[in-house]
Amino acid sequence: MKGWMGKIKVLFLMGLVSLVLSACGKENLTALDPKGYGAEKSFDLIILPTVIMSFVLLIVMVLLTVALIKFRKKKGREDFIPKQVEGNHTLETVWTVIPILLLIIIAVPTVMYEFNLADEADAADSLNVEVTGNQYWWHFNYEGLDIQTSQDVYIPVGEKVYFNMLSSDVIHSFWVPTLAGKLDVNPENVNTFYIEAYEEGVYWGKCAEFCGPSHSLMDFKVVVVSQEEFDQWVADMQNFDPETVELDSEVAVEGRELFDQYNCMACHAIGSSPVAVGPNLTNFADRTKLAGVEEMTKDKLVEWIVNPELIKPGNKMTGAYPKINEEDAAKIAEYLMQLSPSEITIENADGGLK
Ligand code: HEC
Ligand SMILES: [Cu+2]
Repeated sequence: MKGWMGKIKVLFLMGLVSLVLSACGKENLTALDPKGYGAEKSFDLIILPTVIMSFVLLIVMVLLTVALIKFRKKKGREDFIPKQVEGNHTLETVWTVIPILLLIIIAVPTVMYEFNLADEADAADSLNVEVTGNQYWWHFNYEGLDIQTSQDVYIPVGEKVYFNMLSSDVIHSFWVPTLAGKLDVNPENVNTFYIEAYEEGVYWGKCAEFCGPSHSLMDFKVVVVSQEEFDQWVADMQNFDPETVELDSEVAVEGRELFDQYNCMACHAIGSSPVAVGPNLTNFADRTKLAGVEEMTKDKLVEWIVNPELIKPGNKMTGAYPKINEEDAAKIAEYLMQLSPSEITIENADGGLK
């Protein structure tokens, strides 16, 4: 009795835990509530075989149950041997043809969508974003617009946006579950797909290919805004001039000088320079996450600048600049927190942080 109670308790606890955990998954990081063309088609391709297979399971289970009940050994007929049907042509044909038909029903839409999603026919007339996967951050270059950004990529709602992906090091995989399927990001050949988002909002992206110790921290966001907001954002980013940023405090001005002195410039561009050894920091203060994953506060930023290894093990910034104390790091942080060229931010966009 006691053993049973224990098992029931464990089951109950497990149920409770899974209920609680399922509720705290990040919003817009699910493939089961699609908000874009690619994700919608992928979802359809999950549902179709699930329905077919459930139907098959149901029929097999019913037949099995009938057979179990009807043909069990009965009293007084222990010696009875039922009619033997091995090699029955009709049966063999039926259970060969039915799976073939089912597989065809699944294969046709799968192959159709496969080609459809890889279609690049209107790439030339669409917005193209060159994506570079790096251990452990993402870089985005808006082709022809002279805009470089990292971590967050802004796109207009309802438009096909082509992502042309290449890796600067190992293989990564670009995945925004709520908007599109995933695509490998290789060091040698450009892989392309498009995202067509149906709704404004902020969509979480993940690297879906194990790429090193901080692989699970290689997050990014797709910020989907209205066309007007996007145009505004583009104009703001283009008009941004790092030389003329108005800094509101003496500390920030000092921070800007220190940013130079500590050689941060060698890897981080501010403005449209294509230098991208590290993330482009033009709109750094507009991001909601530091380095893609950490809370965006001044304290965390200071912690990052002093020792990024604590936040992202194995990252490529650690040890690549002169040792810096907290005091100087705080001044640089003050400066970086003022890099906000656009009013169109995740918080301010119509879709809000969803
Ligand atoms: C060797 C090149 C290099 C140097 C020098 C360098 N960084 Fe970095 N930095 C990186 C890389 C690479 C990342 C991305 C790390 C990651 O997320 O894996 C990064 C990330 C950052 C981030 C987070 C960016 C974001 O988009 O959230 C900040 C802030 C930053 N660095 C500030 C600095 C400062 C300040 C200095 C100078 C004291 C500096 N970096 C020097 C390469 C460098
Ligand atoms: Cu990766």
